[in-house]
Amino acid sequence: MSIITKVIARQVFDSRGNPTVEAEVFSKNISSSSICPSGASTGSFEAYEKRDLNKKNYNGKSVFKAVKIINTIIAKKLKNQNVHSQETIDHILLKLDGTKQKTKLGANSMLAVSMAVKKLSSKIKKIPLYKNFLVKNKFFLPYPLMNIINGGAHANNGLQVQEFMIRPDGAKSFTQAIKMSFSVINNLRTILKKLNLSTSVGDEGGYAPMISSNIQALNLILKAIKMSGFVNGKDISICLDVAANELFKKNKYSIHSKKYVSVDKSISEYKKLIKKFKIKSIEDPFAENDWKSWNKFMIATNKEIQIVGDDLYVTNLERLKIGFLNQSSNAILIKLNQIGTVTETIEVIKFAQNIGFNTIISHRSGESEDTFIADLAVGTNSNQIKSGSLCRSERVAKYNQILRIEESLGKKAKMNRL
Ligand code: 2PG
Ligand code: MG
Repeated sequence: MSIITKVIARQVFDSRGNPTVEAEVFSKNISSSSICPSGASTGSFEAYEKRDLNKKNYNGKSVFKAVKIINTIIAKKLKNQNVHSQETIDHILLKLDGTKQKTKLGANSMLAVSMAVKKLSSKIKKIPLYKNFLVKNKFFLPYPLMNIINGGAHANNGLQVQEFMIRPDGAKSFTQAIKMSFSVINNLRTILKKLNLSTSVGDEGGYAPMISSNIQALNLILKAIKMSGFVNGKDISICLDVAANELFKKNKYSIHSKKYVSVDKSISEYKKLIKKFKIKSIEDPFAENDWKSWNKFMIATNKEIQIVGDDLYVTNLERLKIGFLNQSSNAILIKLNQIGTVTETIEVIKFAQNIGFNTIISHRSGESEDTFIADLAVGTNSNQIKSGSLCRSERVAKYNQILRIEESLGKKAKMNRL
């Protein structure tokens, strides 16, 4: 048995330059650390992110209170715990917090510790992190969902849809998946340059050209796919994250243009896009409390596409169960910091897979050099990972980690199903 001898925390910075929490957990002279990410388009049911809210300090964004919680309350409770007992440790954290949305300790302090414990456990066992999740001996690699045009809350270009992504469905290996995505991204840059559109990037590394229509963005991507010699909808698929919470007012949505229209009209517009651009996956097509419209959309699309709940489920088992009963979607986005511990995250993944949902492990728009989610995706048999474009090191770091895993698996490395 290896016991935790010390837990410390510090304030570090995320990819937007905002303060965030890093925790470091020790067992004698061995330690592992982990950094909590942070979202911009957050669901209101997400676990609470503790910030100091003192306007004079980092515009209220500092996390010194969360750091102090780790250095005092959490450190004291976790001392002498078995580092391999992830569930016990997470339950200690949950009990210590005792609130529904983790407002006492803050999910940012809890998660940084929870992930660091998992990493330390694999370090001490001398096994790679991805082998320290579920007990299994076969590993599959996830398909990347690369966000190549940024809009919504992740850019300032006026695009309604937050993320325009590509998924290299035709790839037979992760290396090939990256190569195919590379080609489309490079051709997209050439196209943007030719049109005198900006090639600067948004929070998730995708281009953020000053265009304001979804159709225009989709046409640019279509052109880039063709220019790369791929068939849209076969080799490469276009996928969207609408983040519709941000486009919802009085039962109407402004998804397809700045004008707010009814759910029925929004669905018929979606159907046109799906058909024209062979869209294969849509995340958060409707708002987080609008269960009815999700189900309407599921029926209207007749299982032909992947419908992903992100703000809808916030990686929360109770909400996932509601979605299952209401037939709201057929996939779930998994974000550790929406729920706050590794154990709860795994529970949600297992449940989702048992009910036949696709599980997509996701980054946040505010990320760090931490590559935990890459190992989580492989280790939990999740069939997709969403980690931004092939640009900005905090995004690419996750893809690079999966390349390393692929290399270490050697001939046994296989892509997951879609
Ligand atoms: C999303 C995420 C990640 P954020 O909506 O899926 O892409 O964005 O972290 O801002 O919530
Ligand atoms: Mg989302």
